[in-house]
Amino acid sequence: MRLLVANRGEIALRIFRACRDLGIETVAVYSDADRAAPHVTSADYAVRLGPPPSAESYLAIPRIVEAARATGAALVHPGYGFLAESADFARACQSAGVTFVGPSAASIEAMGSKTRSRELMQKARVPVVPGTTSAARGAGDLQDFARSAGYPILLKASAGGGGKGMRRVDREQDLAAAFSRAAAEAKASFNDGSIYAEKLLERPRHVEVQLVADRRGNRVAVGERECSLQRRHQKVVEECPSAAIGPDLRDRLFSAALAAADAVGYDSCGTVEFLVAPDGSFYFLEMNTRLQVEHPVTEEVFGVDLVTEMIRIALGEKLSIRPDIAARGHAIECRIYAEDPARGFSPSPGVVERLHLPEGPGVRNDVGIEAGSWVPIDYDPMLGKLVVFGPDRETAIDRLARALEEYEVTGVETTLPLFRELVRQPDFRSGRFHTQWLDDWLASPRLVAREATAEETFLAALSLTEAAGRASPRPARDRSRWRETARAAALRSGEGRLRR
Ligand code: MV4
Repeated sequence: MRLLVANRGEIALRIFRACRDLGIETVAVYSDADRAAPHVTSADYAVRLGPPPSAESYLAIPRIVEAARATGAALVHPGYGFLAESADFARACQSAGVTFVGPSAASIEAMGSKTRSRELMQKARVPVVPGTTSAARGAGDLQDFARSAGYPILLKASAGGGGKGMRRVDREQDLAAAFSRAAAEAKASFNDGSIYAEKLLERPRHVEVQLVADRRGNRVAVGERECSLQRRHQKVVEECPSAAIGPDLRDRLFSAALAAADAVGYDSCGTVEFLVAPDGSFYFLEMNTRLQVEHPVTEEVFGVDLVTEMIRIALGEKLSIRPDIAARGHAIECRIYAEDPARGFSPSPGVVERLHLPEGPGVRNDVGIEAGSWVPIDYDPMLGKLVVFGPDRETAIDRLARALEEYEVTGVETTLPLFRELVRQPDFRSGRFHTQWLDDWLASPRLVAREATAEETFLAALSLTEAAGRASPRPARDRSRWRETARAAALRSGEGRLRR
């Protein structure tokens, strides 16, 4: 049997590993920008889709379906992003007689519209944020709701997600202007300017529930994930379990998530996202009908393989996860992006010169690159994920700090320095954060040690080796000790500077 992954990077490699565990041959697809990429060289078969632009490669449904036909792939897995939530793609696979590894096209469609999913959830008695359920024709349609709910309210795009077309409105006199801006942004982003409104929840947390459902009516909630640390609506750090959720709230979240899945007749792996208010009330945000980037933290805590589950479900098999599955320990994921934190997180394409991955107890690396890899500008700049696991959250954080010091990527800038700072923040270590926390912290003036220069790192190495009485600097693996020494020296010399 063969499975084609309609994706690239770390998630393609991740799905290939599940295939190998199941004895399924792998088919990669690639654009010219990825022709030497690890996901291409490691697959049993590889098919060129076209030039780098996504529209001519990873989003080109006819080319991907043709690749499946040409290689005799019986299954197609979309990964996340690209076509993972495209009902058209799911239908195109079905029409070509290829099994789409994911939910039905109908489920994908039902969850695609935010207003329609809210209506479905209200019928299923799943808590939704107080708001309007149909798209507003103009600001006037929202005035009555805003007056009854009270300001602030949040305008959202019916067809959207990820914060695009979202506008906070604090006063009635701002409503008309905010509405036209939100509608214009929604139209530009989703080709659908429909806008609805919700009561704004102040400083909520973003907590999501992992669901796994087979086609025989078995559905299991496999824990929750804390995803509040987001930069401009992009998740940056995820954890399992959430440090803010107690057993009672957890049970209520799981029941609501399972009710949401029942409401749409959901199968495969899906995630129900909730906003959890400081008072412990929670509200349905959206349902993602795909495997999530952050699925590894659930896998580490529950000892499951969510990708093999998806494939087995697609083959009509029964769930192998028991409803009473128990969590053990704590896992944290950092998304490593080829972006430059010192330059407003602008993308940093280029060739990866050196890649040294951390290892040791509780460390997992899901990366889509190797030394020599070309990081193109054409796609999402995520290089991979660092996932750490420990018996408790404190141990996981300590292991994360150790792994981040070991991690080396040169040739492109990355977000690693951000995580090395973040892991030392008291609010992070205490778990006291919410969806706005990271944006606020990044915008605050912070006294941080600039990353040590190569010269400072070398001088620190010399001082360490002389102190240790050794003639020559120790091998590169101690670079992290050099960097830590250099950072401490920079702070001592008062060279820590305010980063704006
Ligand atoms: C909200 C909210 C507060 N109140 N809705 C929707 C899209 C998703 N990416 C974020 N969403 C939110 N919806 C109500 N009624 C808070 C968020 C939210 C958020 C909002 C602004 C900035 C960052 C955020 C990160 C996560 C959640």
